[in-house]
Amino acid sequence: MRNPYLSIIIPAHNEERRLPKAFLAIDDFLKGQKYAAEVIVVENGSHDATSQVTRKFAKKYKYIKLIEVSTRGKGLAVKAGMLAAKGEYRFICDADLSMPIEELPKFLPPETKGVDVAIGVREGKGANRVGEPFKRHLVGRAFNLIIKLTILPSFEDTQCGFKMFTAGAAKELFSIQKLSGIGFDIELLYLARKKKLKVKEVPITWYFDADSRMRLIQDSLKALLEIWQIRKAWWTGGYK
Ligand SMILES: Nc1nc2c(ncn2[C@@H]2O[C@H](COP(=O)(O)OP(=O)(O)O)[C@@H](O)[C@H]2O)c(=O)[nH]1
Ligand SMILES: [Mg+2]
Repeated sequence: MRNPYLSIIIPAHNEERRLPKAFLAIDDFLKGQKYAAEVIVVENGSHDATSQVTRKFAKKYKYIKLIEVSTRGKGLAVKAGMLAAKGEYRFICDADLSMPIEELPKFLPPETKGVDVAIGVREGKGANRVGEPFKRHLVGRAFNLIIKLTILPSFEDTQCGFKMFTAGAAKELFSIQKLSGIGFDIELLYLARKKKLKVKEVPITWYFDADSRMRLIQDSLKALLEIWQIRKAWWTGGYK
């Protein structure tokens, strides 16, 4: 079989409830596209029927695949999915589809011709955040400011769960990416900059979903530690 044009990689932890809706929305979307695609669900550490639900859908929708990783962590899951993917373009996609999948073409040529990495951003001109509580937005902005001051001065939103990589960029970045926690987004963008890859920010419409696998304060603090680990690894040749 020929390689697909697009791989959609969904990291999934306890997603038995949100995945079925996501599969149906993605199938609707793909029916309208001319290219071949695959959907790779990467599950780890779930206590619910995430894997069973995925297997059930994969029987009907042959382009759906399941990878199970033993250790927990979104970073680990995305890495495994990106390296197993066969697509020319490889898209990280949260199971909640908080960005409607209809926005995906913004991440593909011709919109992103010559771009290696295209990242969804929920800030700035053209972006829309719907329904996000003020307090949560404030924590997010404070976190972004810290990221800007400590490691990535030029990105308005590193944490959005919707990002596209060309096959080449995916191989180059994910083969050396290490972090398992939410700092993996920062790590990828840091490495992309160091490798002089072309990164484009894509403003999206994003719908807040209160159902979250993230522990806002705890995970943000952990990410700060991870920023230090990224810098140290780069200085000491850990990404060779
Ligand atoms: N495989 C895997 N996926 C995870 C893990 N933690 C979060 N995710 C997935 O990452 C995506 C974003 O999580 P979500 O709870 O929506 O986070 P939020 O939007 O940042 O509040 C979802 O698809 C989750 O299932 C994990 O440890 N392993
Ligand atoms: Mg979410």
